[in-house]
Amino acid sequence: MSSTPTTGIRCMLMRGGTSKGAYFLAGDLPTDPHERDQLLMRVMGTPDPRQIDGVGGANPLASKVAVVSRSTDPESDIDYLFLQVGVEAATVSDRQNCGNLLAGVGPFAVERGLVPAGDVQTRVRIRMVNSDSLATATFSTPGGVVDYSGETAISGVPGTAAPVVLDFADTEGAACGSLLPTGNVRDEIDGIAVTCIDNGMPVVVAAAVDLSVSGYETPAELAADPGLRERVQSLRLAAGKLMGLGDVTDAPVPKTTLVAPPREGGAISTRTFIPLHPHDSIGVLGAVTVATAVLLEGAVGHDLAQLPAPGASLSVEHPTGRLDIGIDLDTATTPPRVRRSSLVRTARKLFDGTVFPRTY
Ligand code: NQM
Repeated sequence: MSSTPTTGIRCMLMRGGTSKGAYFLAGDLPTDPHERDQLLMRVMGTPDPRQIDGVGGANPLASKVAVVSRSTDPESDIDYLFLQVGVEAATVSDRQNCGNLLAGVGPFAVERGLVPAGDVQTRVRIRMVNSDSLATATFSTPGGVVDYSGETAISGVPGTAAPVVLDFADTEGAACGSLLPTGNVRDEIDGIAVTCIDNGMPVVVAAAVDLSVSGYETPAELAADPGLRERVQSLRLAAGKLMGLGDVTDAPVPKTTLVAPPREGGAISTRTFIPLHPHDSIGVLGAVTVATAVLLEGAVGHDLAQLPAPGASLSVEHPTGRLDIGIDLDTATTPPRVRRSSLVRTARKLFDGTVFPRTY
């Protein structure tokens, strides 16, 4: 498709994990990326802090888009391009993945007939176009129809739903090219020890106490601290350069995660900024990346953590609960290599129909 339709565009709204977004077939959107992005901002109601004239949810976690198509890569069934649409800022970025929206991609692909459904469950191999890495989603399709209902609860979402099991391979260096893009397990920025790491999401990990907070504040308390926002921005701007991401002033990555000893029976407590907005929980690949950092000897967070027994999943505490990550590390190399990681999310179809972008 090459021009902006005035008759509306086919769109499905889904909750994926702790995020919410608009899912489109690539063929229903303009092929030119600039034209596509302009259209998506008009769909979501960007730029506007309330996104009142669009379907965006006035929060970065609900201003997201998944663009899905059949894959031409023989190793995957589906291509998934994630786009983070700004809320107040007129931006659309493909510089990060979203493991939360990913949870809805397999079900969406079945709903749109891109992949055949199994009689009991369906396994979809998904190429995450943003980083050219692979994820596999397994979910319930009794009788060949996606079943969203179930007994699985995830922190940050009320109620229960059907599980979507996500397995990741080759997420190391997804955006930066290597797991430890500065070449070090630990660096110092503004006199603060940090670990700059990318196992699917570029993240700067720092100890909360080094930024003069406890690391147990609520997101609202963190948001109300303007000095903290400046300190986080200063850290990530410097880290962006060290990580080879260039000037990240307007980029959604790197994220910053402040870590503290666990208090809820998990391995580590976290407070994450996306990139300056305090996250209500923690992103999926953000959590995979922080969990990886915590396992690395010498990394910030390693000494603060209560590490699980080898082979057991690592529970990342966040403001609204915990996210359990399975990580298979090959410790024979330095630094260790991540063989695979996995976790469970849920997703739900919220609305299927036609979205009408604003015309101005
Ligand atoms: O890290 C938030 C989210 C995300 C992204 C963000 C995500 C991930 O909570 O894979 O899921 O980091 O901007 O949806």
